[in-house]
Amino acid sequence: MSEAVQTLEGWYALHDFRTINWSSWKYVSDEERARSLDELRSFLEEWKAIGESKTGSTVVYSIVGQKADIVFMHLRETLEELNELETAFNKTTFAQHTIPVYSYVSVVELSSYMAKPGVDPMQDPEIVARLKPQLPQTKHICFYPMNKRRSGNDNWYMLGMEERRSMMRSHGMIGRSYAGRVKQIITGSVGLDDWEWGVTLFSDDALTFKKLVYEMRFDEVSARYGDFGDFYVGNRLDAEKFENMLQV
Ligand code: 76R
Repeated sequence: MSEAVQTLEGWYALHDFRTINWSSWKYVSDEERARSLDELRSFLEEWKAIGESKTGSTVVYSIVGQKADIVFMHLRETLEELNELETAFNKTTFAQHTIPVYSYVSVVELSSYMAKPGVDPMQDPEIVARLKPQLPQTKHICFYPMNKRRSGNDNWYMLGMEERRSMMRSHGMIGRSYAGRVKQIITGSVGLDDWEWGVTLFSDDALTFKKLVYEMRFDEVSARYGDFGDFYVGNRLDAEKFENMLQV
């Protein structure tokens, strides 16, 4: 059996994708719509306060295309908190005008392929901060789930540690050449959701997603061992933009 790489886990993640039921949203009275918006506003404020108190992080983006209209990405200390917040949100009148279309449950993960030997990573404040990150407020988000292939001769999980490490080094080098332009949050989901990882990328330039993902396609670890799910791409919604979007 090959040696499993050690992983560090941080906050749990919920990516909650919804479409807006525009016909019901338009149909309700102005009073009900105003009440829904008040409720939504107070949720957004609560989520902001959680970020400020560093007990979690939430960002909201609109999604381009028909797969969804919006995504809430939440990071929290426990699965229970994620569950409570989705249930609380589902009870709002605004949520009655949304249709859940996709969700993804995972946990922020750092693997130790690049770790310095003999150093306790949890003593490194930079690593601890990466496990419990404040989500970036970039203009754009890109999310997709992925697996490492287990098929015939291309089975990631049958490779030895050194071979995997050297491929991950090459992966990391490509990634680092995008430093400052894109921020990745890798969340692990083996045993939690249908794919093995969620990849969430943040950038102020959506074209950077295309360039980075394309370049990585030629790198062995993605070219040979990467299997990918659906891609979701979107634009940041602050409270004001969200309300503008909901104007009818
Ligand atoms: O430098 C480091 O300390 C981290 C090196 C690193 C690891 C271990 C790293 C860097 N990644 C790691 C792990 Mn990544 N990453 C992806 C994708 O579309 C594709 O082809 C793949 C999707 C992108 C775009 C991306 C970007 N990475 C992982 C893992 C876990 C694998 C495992 O454990 O087997 C996955 C699934 C994955 C996928 N990667 C980077 C990036 C970028 C931009 C970087 C540099 C970021 C940085 O240095 O902060």
